[in-house]
Amino acid sequence: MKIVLCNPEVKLKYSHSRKGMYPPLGLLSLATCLKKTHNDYIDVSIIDGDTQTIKHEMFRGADIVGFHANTFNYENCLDLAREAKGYGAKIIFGGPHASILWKNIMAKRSYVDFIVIQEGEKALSLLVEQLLNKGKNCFDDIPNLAYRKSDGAPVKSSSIHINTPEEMITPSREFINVDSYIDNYRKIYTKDCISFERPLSLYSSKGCSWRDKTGGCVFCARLERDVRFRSISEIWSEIRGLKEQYNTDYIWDISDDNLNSPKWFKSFVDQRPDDLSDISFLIYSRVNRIKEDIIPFLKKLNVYEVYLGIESGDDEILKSTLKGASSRLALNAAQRLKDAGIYYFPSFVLGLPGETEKSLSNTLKFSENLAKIGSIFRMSATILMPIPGSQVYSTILNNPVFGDELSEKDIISVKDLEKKWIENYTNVDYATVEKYQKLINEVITMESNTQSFGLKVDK
Ligand code: B12
Ligand code: SF4
Repeated sequence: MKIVLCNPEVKLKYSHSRKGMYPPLGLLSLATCLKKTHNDYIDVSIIDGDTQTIKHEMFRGADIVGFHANTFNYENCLDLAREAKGYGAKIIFGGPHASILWKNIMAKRSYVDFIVIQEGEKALSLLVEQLLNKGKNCFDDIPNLAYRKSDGAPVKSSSIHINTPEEMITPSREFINVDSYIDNYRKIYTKDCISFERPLSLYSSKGCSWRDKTGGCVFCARLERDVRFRSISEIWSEIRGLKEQYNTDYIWDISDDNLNSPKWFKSFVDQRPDDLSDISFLIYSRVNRIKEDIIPFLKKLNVYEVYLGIESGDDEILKSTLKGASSRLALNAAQRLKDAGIYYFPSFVLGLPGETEKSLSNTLKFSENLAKIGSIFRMSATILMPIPGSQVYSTILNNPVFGDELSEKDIISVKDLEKKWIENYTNVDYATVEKYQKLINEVITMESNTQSFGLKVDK
């Protein structure tokens, strides 16, 4: 059985600063799992539209084509799925967009045969088993699966399986050309820029403890529930493999919050094998986790840069965002990282619930204060995107004027929702939000750092 897993590129005009720089870990994990469970019966490959041009002939001869669907590449997924269906393949969608909007997709797109909701390893493996077992298809017992009954009605299996730590396997990179990702990275970042040449990514955990505890920040569209950590020794073995096979010197741990559990993080650092002490890291953290006692561990791990989701410089707005942080905590975190010689990457979200011109101005001032602290070579402000899966999307769905129409859609114009959100749930207009976005993004520009960091900037 020939199985193709595909990540279609985003064709919409959205900035995508790391396009094609990091391999698709989800598809790699699915392919690795399929090979483990059905190796003798399948031939599985990955096509990544972020590093290669997808031509419909690539689907010729495939029995199954699986698409990774996010809200931004979804229309491209549909176009490619129609082509693949034309060659006779069974079509499976997975990923965040399909996980949330499975019902609408099944209702509108007859050529989508199955949708895998959330983590896909177990469901895909069981589905392939059923499809190999031609004629006796029985999908009722497969968790996380949406499919059609014999009368054509879409249904979803009653259980959602969440991978256990043992099931969070090391994704093999054998299915892709790793160098093509590294080359894309190096087209933007030179060696003088951040001293690293061969970055790769992995995930050490899934989920966010803040989201588990409170429902999370209102704009967050990340779906994993329950914080789970992979085995520390397995992660270090994965890193050794990446170093030996691909010569990696820099790891981006894509987990939602690398300091979900400071205790786990400290054990992870303490268990680092000596031969991997030259590997550096890029990690995510909430600002309240950057406490004095964690700094020596960040240093020991060679954490080069920390992504800090600051979101706003206005404390009232941070409250309405359910961020669980304050501007003081953010400043403390920035200062501690600076004192330790660690870079941080502050990101802001503008147009948060109840935003005013005053609160935007507070955020601008806050970003300027961070710039004075220093230890930053990039900063980003984005306008709140009501992406399916987020609390703000649910708020819009409940809107008496446009909620009903939206609730039936599978193609979502995020730009349109951004505007609707700003108009109805903040106290500023879109143009003002855009003005502040521009101002904040100009506080630290790639250009202003070209000399000191050697960034290659396309003018
Ligand atoms: C790393 C990352 C990236 C990296 C690498 C992306 C890549 N090619 O894998 C980069 C920086 C390139 C990137 C880019 C983008 N990203 Co991104 N990214 C992530 C992040 C942080 C982790 C994803 C990950 O690797 N997870 C670990 C792996 C193991 O799990 P997974 O990918 O979720 O896959 C599992 C399931 O989803 C499912 N599954 C996924 N695909 C499929 C397909 C099939 C057939 C099946 C059966 C199952 C299945 O099974 C997998 C295994 O369990 C997530 C946040 C998050 N926590 O999910 C955001 C996230 C996925 N990204 C997001 C977005 C919006 C984007 C961009 C559109 C941003 C932009 N402005 O352009 C682009 C899109 C790129 C593209 N071509 O699709 C959103 C998606 C939300 C949505 N509803 O669309 C997320 C959720 C973050 C957020 N803002 O909330 N991203
Ligand atoms: S935005 Fe970050 S901190 Fe907030 S709920 Fe999502 S993952 Fe957690």
